[in-house]
Amino acid sequence: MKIIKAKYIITCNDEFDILQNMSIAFDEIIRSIGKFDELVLMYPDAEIFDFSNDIIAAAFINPHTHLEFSSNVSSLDYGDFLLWLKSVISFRDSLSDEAKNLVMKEAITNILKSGVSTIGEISSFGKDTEICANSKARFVFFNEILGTNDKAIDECFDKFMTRFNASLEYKSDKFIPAISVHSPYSTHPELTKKALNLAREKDLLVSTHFLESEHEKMWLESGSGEFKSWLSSFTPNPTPLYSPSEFLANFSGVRALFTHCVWSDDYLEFFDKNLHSVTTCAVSNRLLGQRRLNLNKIIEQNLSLNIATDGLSSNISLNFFDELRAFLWTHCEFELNFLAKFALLASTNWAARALNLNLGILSSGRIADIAVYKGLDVRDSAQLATGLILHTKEVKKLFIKGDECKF
Ligand code: MCF
Ligand code: FE
Repeated sequence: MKIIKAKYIITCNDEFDILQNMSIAFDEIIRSIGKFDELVLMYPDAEIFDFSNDIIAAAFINPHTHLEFSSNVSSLDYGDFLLWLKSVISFRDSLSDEAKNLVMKEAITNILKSGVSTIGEISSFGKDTEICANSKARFVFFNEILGTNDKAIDECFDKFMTRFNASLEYKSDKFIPAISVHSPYSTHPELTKKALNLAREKDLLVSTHFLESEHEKMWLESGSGEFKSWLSSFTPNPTPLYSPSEFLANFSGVRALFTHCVWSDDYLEFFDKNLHSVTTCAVSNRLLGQRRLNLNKIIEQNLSLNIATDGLSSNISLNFFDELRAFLWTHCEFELNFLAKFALLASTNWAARALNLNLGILSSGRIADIAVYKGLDVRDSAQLATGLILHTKEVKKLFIKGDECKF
């Protein structure tokens, strides 16, 4: 048993309660929250961690990364989604070859150091399987499926199954195999159906990229725009594989995360409020386009939001605090302290619910994923969320499932 003493405990519960000068007793699970002296009486042999000048909070969840692209610095073109996509298609293989284990390991360490315990990794090639499975972080490991060639459906699905089965070999409570259907412009409906049937059959989480650019929206809605001209260089008279709503209909009954949704205002009403959530990546959206998520619409539709860095393929940093700060700058029409609380809840409580994990809140019975941050001298605890996001770069300590994470 461990007891950790803190100046502030940001519980990340639905009410966003902040406790002052309290302690948490935990092993793999949070057993009790209360006054230090009372907890010591209950657990006299507990190891004590004295952070009585510091802040503790539920560790973050970064639900969307692409570690295999971690070697990118400036190989990819930014400014427009299609420009980026063309560059990714040219450099996808070489970037992933360069992302050696050491590079991915370093990327994971940087994510952990920024207070993240749980990572949703989109695995395009399966080169990241072992490194993620052996990492200290908890992984939801989304094996990616994509391909539009109707002559290669079976071959493509077989290759996906080989990667998926390889990930199953490592399955544990800290390595959760899952599925990523890449996007409606890149994944044949037959593949989507097969993958989502597998998800239903085996109760797997699913992630997808959805309406990230105006090009994608125009293409799916009317088969027009620059996507069409680009695809015409590969196939004569290309037509979209689905409309946006047809694509969404495939996800009924499946717990799924829809990443980006920058152009999805007209389709949010078709999301399942209980099973579907929106993942937003503010930096990635800025680098690949000129529009941000319509956060007002997400709130109006009562949809669950989570926040992710995306990969270094479309970000300059995997530090989660950098992403949180970008989120604050991006949605500047919201009052600052409201948005900071909103961001912390989205990155803990709501993300855990989206991934169906019993964590993301500091309360008894939850898995003990706890981040410790340097204290701040705020005069009013209503300023704490903002202060934490503004002034933090790294954790002082991180516990994942009760174990201290050594970097
Ligand atoms: O999220 C960003 C932007 N949107 C789509 N895909 C990716 C992102 N970062 C990396 N990707 C990968 C994706 O997983 O790029 C490839 C896929 O393997 C693009 S499709 C050839
Ligand atoms: Fe992505």
